[in-house]
Amino acid sequence: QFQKPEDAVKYRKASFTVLAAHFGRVGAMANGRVPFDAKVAAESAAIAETMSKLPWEAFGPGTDKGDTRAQPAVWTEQAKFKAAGEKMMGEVAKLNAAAKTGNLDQIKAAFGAAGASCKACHDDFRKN
Ligand code: ASC
Repeated sequence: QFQKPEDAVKYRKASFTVLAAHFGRVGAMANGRVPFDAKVAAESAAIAETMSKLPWEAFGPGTDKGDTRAQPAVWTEQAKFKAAGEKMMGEVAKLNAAAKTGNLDQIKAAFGAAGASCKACHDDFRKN
């Protein structure tokens, strides 16, 4: 567990940062900004799935202060927050499954759905 609340905040931000980096690499291919490389996409999607599971334990009591954009709703609407996190994890898992097939059309579809699940949670639970 975390020694201090700041450690939890750092941990969750770090996991979201690594998630975004690898989700973004897949997205660049899904959007045609970089050439599709099935192996790179699959590696990044697998890392994204692993990262997607990590931040949640770091939203414990007392971690609502300091250098965080988390909104109070994270703690006042815990069931809704948990559901939003689970939705995101599910969509990122589907993206990883799609990436394993190496089929770009499947990756594109799964990427869109996963991005929407990121955004939905940000809209409700993250400042700006
Ligand atoms: C990303 C990223 C997010 C989501 C979100 C989707 O690539 O870093 O937070 O997609 O922008 O709307």
